[in-house]
Amino acid sequence: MFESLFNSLFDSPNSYIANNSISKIWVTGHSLGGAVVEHFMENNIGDQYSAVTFASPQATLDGDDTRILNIGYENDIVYSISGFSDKNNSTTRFFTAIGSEHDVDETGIPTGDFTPKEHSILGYVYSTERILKSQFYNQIKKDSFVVIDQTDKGDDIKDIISSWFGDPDTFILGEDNRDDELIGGQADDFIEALGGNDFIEGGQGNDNLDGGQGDNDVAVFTQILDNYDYRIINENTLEVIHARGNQQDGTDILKNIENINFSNLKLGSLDDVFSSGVEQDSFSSIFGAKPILIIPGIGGTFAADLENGHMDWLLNRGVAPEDLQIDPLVNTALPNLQC
Ligand SMILES: [Ca+2]
Ligand SMILES: [Ca+2]
Ligand SMILES: [Ca+2]
Repeated sequence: MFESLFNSLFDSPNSYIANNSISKIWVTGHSLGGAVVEHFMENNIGDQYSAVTFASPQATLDGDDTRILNIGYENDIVYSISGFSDKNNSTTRFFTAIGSEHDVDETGIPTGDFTPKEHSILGYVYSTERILKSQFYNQIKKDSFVVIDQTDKGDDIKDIISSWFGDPDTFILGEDNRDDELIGGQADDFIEALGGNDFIEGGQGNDNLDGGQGDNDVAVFTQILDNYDYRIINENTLEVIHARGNQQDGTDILKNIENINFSNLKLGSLDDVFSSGVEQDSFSSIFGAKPILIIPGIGGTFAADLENGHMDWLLNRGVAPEDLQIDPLVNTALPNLQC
């Protein structure tokens, strides 16, 4: 086997450990380096050794060695090539969504030229740091469904989630200082957008949505404003409850989000909610249409005035067009009556 070529390398840390009374050693590597790490561990039995590999082809196929943690994306062909990525010591549902805007990495090298971009070592460095700094870090486990967002297209993320059997709870970790479009699945998702003006759609389920930095983050809901209640949790956190209608959007927690798009209305600012002094109510109590005075029977037709950019229009209030009657007030209306 090729690893015999590494024997002298393998021996070096062992003699160093023996000569320096070191009680713990961590081994790590990426791709082929990860495979070598697995063989190193296979040849060095003992609790003083622990290993983390990234994008390893899982060379030893030994899922029972829990001194090792194999980290890789299911959509990294090298990591998933063994077909044994559901081993006990391997991540099983980590994904990355890399958009075309990342075809060139930060050093200017085309990411997909030599290896699939999902296999890039820089991508793994990014993902690891991204998970470590997530507010959800303590909740993310080895078998959690995680999508590392590196795309501007929400559909890239949505496609990954919907392609997985059972549509699981998903952690979606957006990019800092970029305007993300982050779309959750049917289950209870944890979506973290960080800096930039982000567009977040939790979808069905009870979702946690955090817009992070940025003054213009938007949460999207599927039905009209009248169907939702709110509850203020603190000065930047709001619970949005899909209380009426089909209720499919569930109860979501919105943090650091400035705007809400309902199907019939875009709330340009949530300041009015937070400053209302009412801790819990329907959105329509604050933003609903104000009552108007309906006066049946008044109608008017105005001719087009194309010179001034006005099309012709019909004004009628209180009656459907087919019920229109001759306005009894027509003879008494002021000629310049406008509504
Ligand atoms: Ca962002
Ligand atoms: Ca969801
Ligand atoms: Ca939801």
